[in-house]
Amino acid sequence: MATKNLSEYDPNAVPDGKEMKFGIVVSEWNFEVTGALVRGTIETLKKHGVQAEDILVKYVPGSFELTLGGQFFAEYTDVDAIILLGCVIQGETRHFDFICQGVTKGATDLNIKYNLPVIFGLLTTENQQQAIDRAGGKLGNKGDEAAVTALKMVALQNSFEDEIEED
Ligand code: DLZ
Repeated sequence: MATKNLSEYDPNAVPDGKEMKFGIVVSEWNFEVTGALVRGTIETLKKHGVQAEDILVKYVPGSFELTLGGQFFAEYTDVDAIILLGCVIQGETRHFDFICQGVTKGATDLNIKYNLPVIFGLLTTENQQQAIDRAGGKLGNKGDEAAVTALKMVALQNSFEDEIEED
């Protein structure tokens, strides 16, 4: 089965982010990978009109802490969406499963609790090479995908809010 290139998308289908504000939480664990994810995310947001001062970046020690980092953004800032970026690589223990489950549940809960787009930019791979391939390597950059998803979700939420205002 062909694997999707994470940086391929229709630029015409991406909303303008000029008036939007984003919070990005980055895990320091596997920073060779997550550093590339955040660079891709920021570059793509800017490419679609987001102002540099409207991109806030905070770091957490590991992917397990992404959920709370996201909650801090939701509680203490006025961002329109939160992007969680991390990389969990399968090891010899079940730690991988527990972290992946924790972040997946955590991100889902944040979306619902705050009625705010919280984007799941977590790479979950079997080895380091698979992660590098998806962090600016031959399969693109998951950060690009996360940025595009965030822009689309903010625009979607705005469209609902605009409709309510019109009533
Ligand atoms: C402990 C741990 C392990 C084994 N592996 C990863 C990983 O592959 N990716 C990642 O982001 N974090 C890992 N961590 C750290 C946990 O996410 C967390 O920071 C610690 O368990 C402390 O809560």
